[in-house]
Amino acid sequence: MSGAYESMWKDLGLNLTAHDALLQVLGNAYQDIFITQKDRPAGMDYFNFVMSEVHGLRVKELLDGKKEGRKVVGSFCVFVPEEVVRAANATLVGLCTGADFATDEVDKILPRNTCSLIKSAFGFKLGKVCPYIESADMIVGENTCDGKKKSYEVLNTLMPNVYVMDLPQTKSPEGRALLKEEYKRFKDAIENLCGVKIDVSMLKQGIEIVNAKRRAIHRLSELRKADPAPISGLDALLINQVYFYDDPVRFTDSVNKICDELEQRINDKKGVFPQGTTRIVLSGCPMAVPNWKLPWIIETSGAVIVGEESCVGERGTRNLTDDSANTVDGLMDAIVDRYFQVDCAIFTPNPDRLDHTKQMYGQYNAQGVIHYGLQFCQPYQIESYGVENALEAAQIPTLRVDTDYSMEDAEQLKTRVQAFLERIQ
Ligand code: BJ8
Repeated sequence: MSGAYESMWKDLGLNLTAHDALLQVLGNAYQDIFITQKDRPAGMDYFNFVMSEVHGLRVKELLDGKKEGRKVVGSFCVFVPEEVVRAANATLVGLCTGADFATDEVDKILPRNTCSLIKSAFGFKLGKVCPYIESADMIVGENTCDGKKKSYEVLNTLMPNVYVMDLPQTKSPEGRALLKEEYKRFKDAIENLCGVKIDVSMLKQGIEIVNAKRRAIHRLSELRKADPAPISGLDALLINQVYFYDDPVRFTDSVNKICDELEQRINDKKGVFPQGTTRIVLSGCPMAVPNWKLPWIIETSGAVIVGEESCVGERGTRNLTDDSANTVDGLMDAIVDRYFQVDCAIFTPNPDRLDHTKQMYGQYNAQGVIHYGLQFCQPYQIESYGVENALEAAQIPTLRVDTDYSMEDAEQLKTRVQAFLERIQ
C-alpha cells in the first residue's frame, strides 16, 4: 500500500518513517490474530480488504469527498450523534485510539496514570501517524470521564479544530435537558462547518443511514446466539470496529452479506468453534482498532466471545433512533432520547449497564462474563467492583481483568483466563 499513497500521506503531514513502522506492526498483528483463524466466513474478505486499506483507500475516499465539499468530523465517543453529521452530508469517523504510539512524547504531556485510550489519541497526533486526525475538519471531544475532559484542553493546543461537547453525568430530567441543549449547539456547529441548514428530510435521511447500519449489526448479533458460533468474537469485534470509519452504506451491505452467509452456516450447523465451546460475554471499556489483545487471548484459550457489552458493541449500537417525527425539533428530541439510553460508566448511578450485561449473558447462552477495564479508567474500573459482585450474586461467573495496550501482561492474562475457563467448564 505504501507506494500508492505516499504522496497523500506526505500532503497530510504524516511522518512517513513512523507511519510505515506502524503499518508494518498493524499488518503483522492482523496476520497473526485474524488471518490464522480457521473456517472464517468468506464475507470477512471484505473486512480484510478494509483493514489492508485502512490508511489508504478509505482516507483517499475521505479526501476526494472533501474536494467535493464533504466535511470530515472525527470523534472519540459514541455520544457524538452521527445522524446530525450525516444529515449535513458530512462524514463521521472514529479516531484511532487502540494502540500505544510515541509514548515518550505522550509522557511529557500527560500524567503516566492516564488510560491507554487517551494516551493513544495523543500518541497518534504527536507521532504524526493518523491520516484520519489530519483529514478531519472538526474533532469532537466530549466531557465524559475526567481524563478525556481535561485532556481535550491539552489536545486543543495541538489541533486548531477541537470542538468540545458537554455531557450529563446523571440520567435525570436535568441531564436530558443538558444533552438536548448540547446536541442543538452541535447541530449549529455542524451547520456552520458544512454551510447548510439541516431540514426535516436531511435529518430523516441521516437517521435512516445510521439506523440501517445498526440494524445490520443487530442481525449479526442475533446470529451470534447460535451454537456452534458461526463467526468468531474477534471477527465480530472487527466488524464493530470497522463500523466507525467505513462508508456507512457499503458497510451495511457488507454486514448484511456476511449475515446471509452466517444464516446458511447455522442451517448447516457449521461453526468456527465446535458446538459446546464455552461462551463468553465481554463487558467494559471500548476496544478501538487495533486493540485485540484480550479477545485474542480468550479465543485462543478455548472459548468463544458471543457478545460485547461495550461502546464498540451493543452499548454503542443496540438502540435505534425513532424517525417518525415531522419537525427538526421532534427528530432532535428522538436523537436525544436514543443517546440518553447509552449506559456509559460516566453516569452515576448506572444500573442499566448491569441489567444489560445480565440480559446479554442470558440471551447469548453465555457461561461467563469477562469484565475488561483499562488501567487508570476510573469509571469502568470502579464500576467493575459492583458489576462483578452483582453478577456473581446472580450466579454469573465473572472475571475482572484490568490491562493496558502493552503485550507485557499477555502471558499472565492468558493464565488467568484459562483458570477462569476451567472454573466455568
Ligand atoms: S460512551 S465508554 S466511548 S466515554 S477508557 S477515556 S472512560 S478513562 S472511552 Fe467511552 Fe464514550 Fe463512555 Fe463509550 Fe475515560 Fe475510561 Fe479512558 Fe474511556
